[in-house]
Amino acid sequence: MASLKVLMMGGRRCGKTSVLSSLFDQMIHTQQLNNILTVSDKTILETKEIYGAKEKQESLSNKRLELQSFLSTYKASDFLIDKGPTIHFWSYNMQISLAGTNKTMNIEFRDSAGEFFDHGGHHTQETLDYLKDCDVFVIVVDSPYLMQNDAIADAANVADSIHSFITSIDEYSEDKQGAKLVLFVPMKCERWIQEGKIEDVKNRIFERYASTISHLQKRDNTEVSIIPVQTAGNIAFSEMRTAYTVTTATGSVVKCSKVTDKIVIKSNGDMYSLREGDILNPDAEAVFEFDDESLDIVRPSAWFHHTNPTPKYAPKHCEQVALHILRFMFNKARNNQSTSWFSQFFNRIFGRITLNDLNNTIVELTNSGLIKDTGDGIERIKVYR
Ligand SMILES: Nc1nc2c(ncn2[C@@H]2O[C@H](COP(=O)(O)OP(=O)(O)OP(=O)(O)O)[C@@H](O)[C@H]2O)c(=O)[nH]1
Ligand SMILES: [Mg+2]
Repeated sequence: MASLKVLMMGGRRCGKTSVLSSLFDQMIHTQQLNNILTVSDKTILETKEIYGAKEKQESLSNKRLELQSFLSTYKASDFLIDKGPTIHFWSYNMQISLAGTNKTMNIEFRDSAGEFFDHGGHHTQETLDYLKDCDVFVIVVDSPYLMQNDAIADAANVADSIHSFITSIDEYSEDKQGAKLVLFVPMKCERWIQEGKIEDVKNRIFERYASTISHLQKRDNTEVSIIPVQTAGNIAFSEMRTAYTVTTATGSVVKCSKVTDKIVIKSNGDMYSLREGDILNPDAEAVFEFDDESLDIVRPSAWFHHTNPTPKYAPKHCEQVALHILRFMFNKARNNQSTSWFSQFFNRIFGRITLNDLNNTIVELTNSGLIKDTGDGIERIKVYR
């Protein structure tokens, strides 16, 4: 069966794969949802040859364990999180069945590596090929960087590249002018939610993506929303600090930041007094690179803290991304019943699920308050009905 295709977009290390892992987790395990939908991860992990080396796709449960490992023991100090980059485009497949029936559909989430959106908007052919049969575009935004000055906010979140990409949809899409859904998903929002300042994050999205949003406002058949999410829960952003590495006499290299000239805080939060022979260097990896090297920007590192003495993995609102996609696809199908798009795609994507089934599902999700359009910074900027 074919699937509904969603492109995950965003800068390097901004959290695309983690958002997906928490999205799957919440769709699978949210009890209230289970009365209406049964969701499972049907991804077949692939191996691809990249630059002569075999790369294996990471499972989403592995990605979740990575994040959970930062929640297993309480730290009183700040710490750094940076692990496991994505190397390629990989697909993650979500199977959704209507509870109590064997009617199923699939959503394919295409997860890119942040590198694919580098180069100031000169997209690789490969990225454009992935775009052409997608109806949904999820722009994952790293909120701690979004809330820094404009240069850093845009560099971390490749805002220019995303803009040029979104404005190319009608050039490259197979369903030109067809209905599209664009979701802005600021993540790592714990701090702003807890401080009651999530509106600041939303306003900053309106500011830094003004041209992109304005383009989408003018496009027919388009839905645009902001859905701030918490992928970890209980880990909140503390502050940005200049990134250093310390190389000890034994040769180990650890990311850190300076507390005083003699003391650093290591990435795991431990304080460390510099010894004779230790070398403290600016972190060479901490740079936003541009094609023109003279434009490179030094990237501060984002430090986090536990918000709870017994921290636990508690993602929030990630499932909204999938639910908004489901509702959008229902509207698209209903509005296109007499078009070739419908005859080509509806049965292939939705299998034995009928428009009536989909309608009942969306009504049930809406009536039970499971699809959220307001609260915690969620806003439907432009509605497609
Ligand atoms: N503090 C914090 N860190 C997170 C959160 N979610 C993910 N991370 C960490 O942020 C880093 C980047 O996350 P990824 O999901 O790998 O980001 P990505 O956008 O897929 O990265 P690439 O695919 O390499 O471009 C990882 O070390 C994650 O563990 C979160 O909610 N809070
Ligand atoms: Mg990734």
